[in-house]
Amino acid sequence: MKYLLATRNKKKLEELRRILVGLDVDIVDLDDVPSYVEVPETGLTFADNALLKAREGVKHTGLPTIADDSGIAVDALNGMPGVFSARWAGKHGDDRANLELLLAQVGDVPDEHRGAAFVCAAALVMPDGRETVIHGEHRGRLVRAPRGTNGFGYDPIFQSDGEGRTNAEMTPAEKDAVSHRGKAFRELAAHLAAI
Ligand code: ITT
Ligand code: NA
Repeated sequence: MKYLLATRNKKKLEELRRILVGLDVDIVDLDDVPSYVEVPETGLTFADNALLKAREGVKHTGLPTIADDSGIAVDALNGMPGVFSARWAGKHGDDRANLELLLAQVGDVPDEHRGAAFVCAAALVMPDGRETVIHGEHRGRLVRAPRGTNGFGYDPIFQSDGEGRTNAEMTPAEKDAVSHRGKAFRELAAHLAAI
């Protein structure tokens, strides 16, 4: 079956394709849908935004549509940047500026207060109106300086609990095995296989 993945983030697309590999699904993204006009992500939760994106995809293409909304929630900042993660420093998708601002805001707080979680909401909207949202979470902490070049976004400053490397120092497969997106999309894959 053909699905639309309602994203313009190629790094995310790469991860999703990797995680959904093995399923009998043909995935196109928004670059294959010229008529698509991006919806403002006005939701207050990851689930709301994932549903906004997935519903818009169905509206424009009639295809069953999957969308991911995700971000990082930092304990010392009361859960921020959360749904604002992609544009925390002002410009959408400026990963370097976003992570540098976040590190500056967290400052020198001690290790035991540097906890953070990556959060993902994966939405599936079917043309007949059925909707599913699945959450995934990945707990860890913020390091003090960026390390590594794999992944994207805040990966260079995030370390899993009990792990000595940042996400950006792990291989793609190692990240998928523990990541918020890996967890949510493996569960979604099981759901897709059953419908
Ligand atoms: P689409 O809306 O087109 O899917 P986007 O990049 O705008 O792409 P989001 O609104 O969901 O996606 O924002 C996600 C942001 O959260 C992303 O830009 C990163 O800053 C951060 N993020 C999400 N998942 C991440 C991951 O696995 N590793 C590091 N940072 C991540
Ligand atoms: Na978002």
